[in-house]
Amino acid sequence: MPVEKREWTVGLLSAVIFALLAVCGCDSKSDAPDVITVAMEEISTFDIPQRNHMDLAKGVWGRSTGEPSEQVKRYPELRTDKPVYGKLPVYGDLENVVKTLYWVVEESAGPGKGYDTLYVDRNNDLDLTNDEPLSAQESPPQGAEVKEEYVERQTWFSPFTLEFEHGDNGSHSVEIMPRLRFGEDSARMYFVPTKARKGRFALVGKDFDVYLSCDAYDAIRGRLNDPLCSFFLVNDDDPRTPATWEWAEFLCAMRRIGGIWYQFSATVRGDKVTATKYKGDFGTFEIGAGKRAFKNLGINGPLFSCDHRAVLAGGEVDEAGAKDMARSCRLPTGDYVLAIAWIQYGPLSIQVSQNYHIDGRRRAKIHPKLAFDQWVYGITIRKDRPFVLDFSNEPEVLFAEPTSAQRFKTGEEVKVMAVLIDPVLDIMIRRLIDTRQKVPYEYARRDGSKVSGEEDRSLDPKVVVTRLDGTVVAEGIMPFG
Ligand SMILES: [Ca+2]
Repeated sequence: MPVEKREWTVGLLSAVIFALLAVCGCDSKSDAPDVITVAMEEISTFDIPQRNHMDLAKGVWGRSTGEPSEQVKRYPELRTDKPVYGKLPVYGDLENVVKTLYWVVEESAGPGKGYDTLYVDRNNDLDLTNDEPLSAQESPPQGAEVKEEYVERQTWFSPFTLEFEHGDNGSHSVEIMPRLRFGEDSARMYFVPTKARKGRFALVGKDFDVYLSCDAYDAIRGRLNDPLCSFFLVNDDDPRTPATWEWAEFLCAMRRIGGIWYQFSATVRGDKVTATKYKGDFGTFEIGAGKRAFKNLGINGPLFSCDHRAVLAGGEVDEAGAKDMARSCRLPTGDYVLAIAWIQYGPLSIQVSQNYHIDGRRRAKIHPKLAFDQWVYGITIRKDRPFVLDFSNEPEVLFAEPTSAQRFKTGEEVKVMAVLIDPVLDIMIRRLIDTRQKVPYEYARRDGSKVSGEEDRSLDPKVVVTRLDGTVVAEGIMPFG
């Protein structure tokens, strides 16, 4: 072989290897590739092992509206004396409802004869008389029966299909099976997407089954690339998986696996899921004593970023969660709000969460996860300096009820609800416990038996309502959100 040709061949091989490296995105510092995409097969929700499906087989709660909705133009004539009315939002993207499926369930044979007919406004014209009614199934489909505490009986209705158009990305359909659940004197309707997607990842030497569904706690999501779609990672060898921290069950959660943070994304129809290694900057988040002489400090809880990522702060964070509290931890840089967390603050044990009240109006709560632009992302994690949460901001008492401008008639009963907040970080103190003091407790179980023991003393603040002359009108323990 002429020398020139051998050199050329070696050069070509090098180029090919270089190109392969570029495609794999291999990092010289780690064997783990930067980007891994897997195909997701469609499976029945009811075939997912109980441990793995989390709440997928329970479905999405179609919230009861109590009364007929004012938005609905026409309901069918009903024979029951106790119809159950409700609605189910369907999202087209992260924050926009594309349709609201109003529904009503009734007893077609008359009062007390059993709920057997469900009307759902599937064509979304606010008229429930022009949609084929759905009838109760005689027995639940294989695997559909969900064991839930306090549930006395359940009824499954025949499924219906929702179609979603995605422009250039084509379309897909979602089959939904309604489930009516009775317990504790109330009936609740759930809507179960009957199909989910399943795939398998090998990440940092571990195998994970992953599940993706358009079920999103309180809504159906029309696009499976929506950050709020349900998404779980299950490692069969680790019973701590799937993780259960707040937000861990959503596609938007970043997962720390083998010390590497991964972000997950899906295609609109959910046929592919990609894991991308986070290669951005990290900063330090820590709990500080401020001017207090506290030494035992730590946090365990998730944060949510303004660009819709959830991360977990805590000690020894891995794919299953945090094994412990941490005084400080390294997190991807960004602007965050604390979703919910327990903080050890010297002798105090404090639970904090995002503040979802604003002057008497319950605003975007963690659930439903809406209106992210209303949240205050006061925890700024930067590369060059640590962010220290040390409770040095002046706390405030916020009256969640009544509103500042609310007016009342003489003699009217007024509900007062106050919460303790840190207005700078927009978090509220939910629990405040002094671990140095023990107090006895006693409560009755549902069967009437008593349970008693000792527990740490709660430092719940008391709210006292007085007249201008100081006469006490009412007092009570702060509800703490
Ligand atoms: Ca209709």
